[in-house]
Amino acid sequence: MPDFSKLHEAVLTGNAPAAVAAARQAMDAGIEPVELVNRAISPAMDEVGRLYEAGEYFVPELLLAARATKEVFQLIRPLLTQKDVQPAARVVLGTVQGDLHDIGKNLVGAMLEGGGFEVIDLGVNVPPEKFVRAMEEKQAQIVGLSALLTTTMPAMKTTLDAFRTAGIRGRIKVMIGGAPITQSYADSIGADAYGENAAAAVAIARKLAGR
Ligand code: B1M
Repeated sequence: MPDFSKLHEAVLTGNAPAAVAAARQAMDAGIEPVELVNRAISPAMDEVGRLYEAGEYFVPELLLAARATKEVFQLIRPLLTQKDVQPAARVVLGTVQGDLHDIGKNLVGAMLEGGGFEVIDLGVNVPPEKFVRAMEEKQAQIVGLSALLTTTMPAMKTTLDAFRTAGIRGRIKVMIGGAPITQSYADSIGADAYGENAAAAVAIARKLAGR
């Protein structure tokens, strides 16, 4: 039974060097990078969120945990991406305007890359017109919108409206996700799909891409 506890603990305590060392050690022992995301990083970040909400963690702890996650991603990202394989589809991904949360979005991006998608990550606080431009320039088939704040959820609808105005809504598929998002919200704004978590996002993107 592979041991994910060292990496889990290192992310939870925001110890980036220990997290990178634990990830390296696990991969040397033959553990797949995607397993590290599913079994250690994702659960650790969920726990970080829970501790913050419980008042046991504060902003500095959050940022340290996020940095540990980012550094591990730098190590495993090239290994998650399948080389010499035709991408399943091209996905433009971003956190909507007004929203700076990117931990979940980065997990989704890493998992999509691991699932064989080409991911163009626009980052955080992305205005609707930037999404439109990227979809046009990159000729992407799928766009993924992330939001973590109830106050930025409406920016998802604004972004969908911008796709309609630009005349590209018909040729693209829109997937949305983030802690406050629900299937009924996705339905209400006319998104094509709602992804509850990073693993679900990959399965949904495959469906949207017709695979
Ligand atoms: Co903020 N924050 N935050 N925060 N923060 C929340 C979201 C909050 C719920 C905390 C709380 O008060 N209980 C609350 C929102 C309340 C609300 O809207 N109802 C909140 C608030 C209020 C704020 C500020 C306004 C605080 C302030 O300044 N007063 C501020 C806003 C800044 C802004 O965005 N404009 C703020 C700032 C921050 C930090 C910068 C400190 C930091 C973000 C660091 C970063 O992202 N680089 C932060 C964090 C870390 C959180 C919590 C604690 C954790 C979020 C997280 O990373 N979770 C969060 C509380 C919580 O969620 N427990 C909170 C782990 C991550 C793996 O999960 O992002 O849900 P998540 O992603 C999941 C799924 O949602 C899904 O898959 C992911 C992996 O399974 N998913 C998708 C996400 N995107 C998807 C897209 C898809 C599909 C699935 O398809 C495209």
